[in-house]
Amino acid sequence: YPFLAPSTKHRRMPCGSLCYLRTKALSVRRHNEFFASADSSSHENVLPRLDSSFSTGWDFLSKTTQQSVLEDGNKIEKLKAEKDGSLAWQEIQKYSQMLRSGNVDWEDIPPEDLDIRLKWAGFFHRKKRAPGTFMVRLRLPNGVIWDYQLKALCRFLRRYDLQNTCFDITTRQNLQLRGIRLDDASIFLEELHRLEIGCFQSGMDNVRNIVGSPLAGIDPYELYDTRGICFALDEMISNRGRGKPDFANLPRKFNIAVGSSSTDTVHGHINDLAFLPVAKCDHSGIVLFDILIGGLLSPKRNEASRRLKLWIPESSILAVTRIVLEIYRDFGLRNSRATSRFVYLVESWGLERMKAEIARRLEESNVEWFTSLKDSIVDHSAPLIGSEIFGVNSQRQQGRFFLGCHVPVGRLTVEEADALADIASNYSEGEIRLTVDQNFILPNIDRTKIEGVLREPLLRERFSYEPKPLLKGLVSCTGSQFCGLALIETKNRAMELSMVLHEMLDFPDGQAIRIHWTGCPNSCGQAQVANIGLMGAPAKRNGKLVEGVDIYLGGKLGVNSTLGTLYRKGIPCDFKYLLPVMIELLQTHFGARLKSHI
Ligand code: SRM
Ligand code: SF4
Repeated sequence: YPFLAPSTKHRRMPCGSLCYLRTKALSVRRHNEFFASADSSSHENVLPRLDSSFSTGWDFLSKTTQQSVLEDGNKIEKLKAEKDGSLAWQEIQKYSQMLRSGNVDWEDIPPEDLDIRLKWAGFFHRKKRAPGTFMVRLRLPNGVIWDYQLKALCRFLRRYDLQNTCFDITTRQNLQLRGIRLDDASIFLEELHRLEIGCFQSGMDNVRNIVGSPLAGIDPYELYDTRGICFALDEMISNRGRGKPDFANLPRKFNIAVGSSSTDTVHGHINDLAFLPVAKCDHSGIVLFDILIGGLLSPKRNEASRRLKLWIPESSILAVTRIVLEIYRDFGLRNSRATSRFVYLVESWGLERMKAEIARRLEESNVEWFTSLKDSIVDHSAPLIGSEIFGVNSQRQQGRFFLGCHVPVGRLTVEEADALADIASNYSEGEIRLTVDQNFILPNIDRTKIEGVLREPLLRERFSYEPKPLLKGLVSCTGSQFCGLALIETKNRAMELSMVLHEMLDFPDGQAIRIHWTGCPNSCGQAQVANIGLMGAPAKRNGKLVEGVDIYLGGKLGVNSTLGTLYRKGIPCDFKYLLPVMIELLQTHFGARLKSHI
């Protein structure tokens, strides 16, 4: 495969079922097929691509769980019992056709399908903010997307008024597309299938996008290349995003991340299940992983995950994940939505019982695991990079470089995404890697092409490779522009506040200061992970309720990661009130200095 980058050429993935190399080879073949068929007006039906058994998520629940759900389950559990979400793709086809025939309007569709069930297929009705249109959440394991895929997505979105569409890079290194209508939805699904991009099981009670290191395979300090395992996990859990019922009826959402080194690019500590490499054997090259469980951010509570103190080689990651998901599916609490995340099961059993059960099942399936780390195994100590991935960086491959670029609060217009795909074609062999900080990396740039890529107007003017300190780590959730749960507008405000602060303050060491905005206590913008987190909350001004924020302080990444804690409550978003608080914080805790003219 002459098109393979040197970083992947000779790599054999230990995880077996779907290796990265095969995925890339397939993707390129698909690329050619796709362009060959792209202009044909007939969309032959490539759906369904589900498991041939056609069982549903409900069928995978034990009789005891089914019984207890029917007796004591919450509202969503009852809804799943009526018609399991793993069949939502059929609803998409059905409603799409009905709408195209002109016999029904989207408003006639039962709300439990329109607003809830379709989320199992990745279609989120924006009922409050853009009624009749959908946000579609993809599944991009390890955050990898290719030029031809992005271009084809742009081409699809061009059928709409471009003012109403855009792409958002998410805090799970994923993409969301906006403005899609249900009458086009089945055609869109077929396009996604042709492109080998998944979107099924990206919402509701499913495992979310599998997060891996955006520097996988190119990081000079890396212990482990996460791409193969992220694809293999996605394959096992969601049939590469095309739907797999085994884990489609969990008690609640479930987050998984796989790290590559102590360089914290995955935020493992806030995932329900994370695998972080801790050691590499000098002789065999085998990497051992720490298993972390029970991390979450939610309105009710925020917890960093706990170490299970049980170590596994890379070859056991799939088995451990399957075991943990089966335990969660079969024993997770299903009576209240607020207490059904995995951490509540871990606590109701206790960490020791959970560990013993996982170990028992591993033993039963003859899977390798260790109870202690041996002396002969070398500990790693990579520098902490986190959000410092910007600009031109050397890769582990001689003569190759990656370019880290900043996307203001993760949003791209269709034109920008299209132009980015062209840049990737010209400089990074077509590959784009998304980060959990809502930015991107262009990998594998040849030395001879560096000058050219740095001159690209899109990267000089819009997606800067030299962002200012407050932009380097700026993250924002969707907020009230599109999210019905939002208490405040976030993305525009986040940008505006950062620009104003840059006009007033100097940051002598130029280091990233990670500021995260999140529009409500669900904390999709991961406020507790940030140095400074701003969370939408009610505030009072002159006795009246206004948009405000609670401020979190002290989130740290890396091996000693810590969640930020509440620092101030109810500050009005009006800059008259918010600006002085931020200036004081940045001066006191982050070495900022007022500019001389202020
Ligand atoms: Fe989230 C619900 C957006 C990452 C915790 N999240 C939502 C919904 C679907 C609500 C809705 O229907 O409107 C938001 C869609 C808004 C929209 O139009 O975009 C939404 N969440 C997002 C994204 C797009 C924020 C972003 O701008 O990046 C992220 C999509 C990630 C992805 O690609 O899958 C996103 N959400 C997160 C994270 C961060 C993470 O995963 O690391 C969290 C906290 C971590 C966690 O889950 O432990 C998060 N989202 C929630 C919750 C609270 C969950 C809980 O257990 O209480 C909800 C509400 C719910 O599930 O009931 C929620
Ligand atoms: Fe919506 Fe709240 Fe999540 Fe922001 S944090 S995307 S406002 S649910």
